[in-house]
Amino acid sequence: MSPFLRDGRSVLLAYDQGLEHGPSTDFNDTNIDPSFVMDLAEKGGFNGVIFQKGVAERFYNGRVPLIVKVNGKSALVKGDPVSRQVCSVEYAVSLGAKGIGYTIYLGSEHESEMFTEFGRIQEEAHERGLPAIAWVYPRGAAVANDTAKEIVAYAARAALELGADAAKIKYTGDPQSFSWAVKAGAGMKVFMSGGPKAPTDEAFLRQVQGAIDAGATGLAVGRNAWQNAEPLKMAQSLRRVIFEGVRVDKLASPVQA
Ligand code: FBP
Repeated sequence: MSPFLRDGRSVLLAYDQGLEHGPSTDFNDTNIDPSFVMDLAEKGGFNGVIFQKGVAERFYNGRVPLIVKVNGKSALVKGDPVSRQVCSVEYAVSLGAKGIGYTIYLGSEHESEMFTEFGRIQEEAHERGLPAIAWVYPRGAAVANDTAKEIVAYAARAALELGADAAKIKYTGDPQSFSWAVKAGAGMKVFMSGGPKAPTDEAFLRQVQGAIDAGATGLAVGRNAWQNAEPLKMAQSLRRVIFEGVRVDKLASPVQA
């Protein structure tokens, strides 16, 4: 994970929602343009940027370490989710990837397909010296509450057992319960997943602080960064909380949404 770490911590900028959610309410006239997000990744001091291959082909500028998400699905298909490979590890490397991202829907009736595919992709990534980062999102009819302590810890543990170098998991809501997920990862890097835009910047920054307090490596954030009216200010607040250990209470003036 070293290309994506600074002093053992990290803040990554995720921008694959165009495929995962569609160009709907997530986007506005500004952030629909991938150049805007590429620029934000650079100017905001993010430690990595996450694109699908099509956006990477056209918009990646080579100045921030790249993670290519090599599987994906749309929001249009219903039922238990499955996300299959859409980009080879070799092709991701040719685009400049320094890390490989893959989503596993733990608990879906299709989880075994994603386990198998991730297993192969992890080996291909490691053969090339790249980390394999698993987005592990418990989802499907069998999953009642995808942010419950035990289920988020299961996500972290599944990532560890499947050989991920890092897991991107949802926040449980408080540092105590999230620390169980970090423990379940047994030393594997754990990233909190940003989630939908929080009601205020302060509320979001408190979640990030809670994840860091719980032992997370950092954050992989999308909407709470590039939907913000002042994304560079949000990026700065994130850096202060994650790298400098500044408490949210002490941030000069947390920007309100
Ligand atoms: P956000 O910070 O915007 O939530 O992005 C993180 C992410 O994992 C993206 O990489 C992905 O597109 C999205 O969340 C998936 O969201 P969902 O939970 O709706 O599947």
